Formats: sequence, structure tokens, C-alpha cells
Amino acid sequence: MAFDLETPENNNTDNLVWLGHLSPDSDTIGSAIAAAELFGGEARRAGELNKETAFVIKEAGIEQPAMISVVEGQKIGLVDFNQKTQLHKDVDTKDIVAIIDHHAIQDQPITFNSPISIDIRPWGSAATILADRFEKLGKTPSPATAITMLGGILSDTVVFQSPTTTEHDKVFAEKLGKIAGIADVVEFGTRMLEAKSDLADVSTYDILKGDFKHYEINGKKVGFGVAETLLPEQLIERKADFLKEMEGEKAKQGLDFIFFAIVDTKNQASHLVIFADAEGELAKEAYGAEYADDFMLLPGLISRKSQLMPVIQEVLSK
Ligand SMILES: [Mn+2]
Repeated sequence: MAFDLETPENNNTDNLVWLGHLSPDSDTIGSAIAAAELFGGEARRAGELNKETAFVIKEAGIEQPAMISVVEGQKIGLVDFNQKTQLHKDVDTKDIVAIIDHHAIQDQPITFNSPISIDIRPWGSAATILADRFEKLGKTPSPATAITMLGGILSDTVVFQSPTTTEHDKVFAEKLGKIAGIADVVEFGTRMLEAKSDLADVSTYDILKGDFKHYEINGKKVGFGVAETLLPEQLIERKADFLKEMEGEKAKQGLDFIFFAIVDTKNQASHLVIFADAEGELAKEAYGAEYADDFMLLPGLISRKSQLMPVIQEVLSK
């Protein structure tokens, strides 16, 4: 019988693992942990954890999920993405049995020969969808899992400041906070942002790739990294290093365009690093702003998913 999110009691969960996207973030990890607890199987990760996610895992008092590996006969549930460009290379798409996600189905969706169980909703995080699924099945996540889910919601919504935030995210964050014994979820989110901002000892390459996504639009390959931080100056002054690492990454990945946004989560603005003229022209058309000294300041734009990428998509789709 095919795996079905609607009837978990009938699912065969032998060799089932839950996996999120490359450059795992708190939502991808929290959602994998939540899905494993709710549906059975185990959580996996597709890369190294960033500092914020490591903080959440530590607060939850659990071990981080193991790295995904090639296993014969594995069943894989995906959380928090649906694009081929964000799938770990060791995953065979024929092993995928389900998707729980909150992203648009864009140019490179994973495709299937037969229908699988999919739940995609326009909510602020995949963890919010899982929180709803727990509730509708009459189940309560463990306090540790609730912390990782809360971490997912707070991370993706930038503590409810991102325009992607929905009412569902706020309601379930409060509920998860209660389960986890966290009375003030905003305060917890602020500590997450602080953990994420502590980048002085992180290499420029690791910051560039820490939250990096690949897109293919009209045959053009775009790589877009973001770093959310309360201390943007710390990264702005490393501009020369970023430009060098972007040059290497653009060549290595065969990208047509590479972008990196230093997202100032305190002042709600992005400092977009303009790698070269091609990126500059595209960014000018997309954002209607000018750039100088390799930077374009974008006040009010803090979400790659709902603000920064859609206009790039629009321009390249013309
Ligand atoms: Mn997410």
C-alpha cells in the first residue's frame, strides 16, 4: 500500500527517513524531527547545521539527526522543499514517498511516475503544518520535539517579522511554547537570532553557503545565499572575502547569477552583495534600486522566499 499522510496508522514505516533541504535550517531540521515522531521513521539531515539550528538542538537537549546516506530500500519523506536543486545527491527520487512543504512549486520540482502523498500549504513554516497535523491526529509532540518545531516557526518567520508569517504560525508557536515549557516564545526567538548572528569565527565560505538555494529559471541557473544577522556590519566589512568566495562558487556550480544578501533582522533591510555587472543589472531591474561599492541596500526586504526571489523570477521569466 502506498504511504499516505492521511492514514498514518496504515503506513509501513520500515526504513523510513525524513529529510529536508541542503544547507539545513531550523525549519528543515525541526520538521524532519517532528515528522519522524508523528509518522514513524527517523530524521536525517542533508548537511551541517548552522549556529541557530545547533542552538535549538542544544536547547531541546537532543542529538542532531544523522547525515542522510544511501541505503537500499529506503523510504524517504521530504520536508520543507520540493525542488530537485535542493535535494541531497544521494537520494534516489524513486524512494520518495511523501512531501510536507510550504514552498511554491517552481521550475525544478521533483517529479514522480505515480502519485505520492503531498501536503503543501502557504504557511510560514513546514513545522507549522506538522504542528497542525499532530493536533488533527489528536497527538502531542514531546517537549524536545516541540522546541525544534517552535525553532522552525520562529526561524522561518524571523520571529513573526517576515511577511510570510501567517496567523497559523503565531497560534501554533504559542501552543508549542506551552508544550516545551517556553513561556515567552519571542524571547526564545531573539536568542535564536543572537545565536545565528555570532559569525565571527565562521569562515566566509560557510556563511555564504550556510543558507544557500539553487534555482533554475528559464534555463538560467541562480544561486542565492542569505545570512540573517543582528550584526550586519560584521559581514559587510568582509565584502572582499565574500566576492572571492562567490566567484569560486559561481564557477564551481556553473551559475549564471549569484547573489548573497546580508539580512539585517534588527533594522529589517537587506544588504545585497552585487558580484558583477550581470547581477547588478538583474538586481536593478528586479528591485528598482541602485548599487554602489558592490552593495545594493534593500530596505524592508528580508524574505528570500516571498520578496527577494519572486522578482528575480519575474525578470528572468520574461
Ligand atoms: Mn521552511
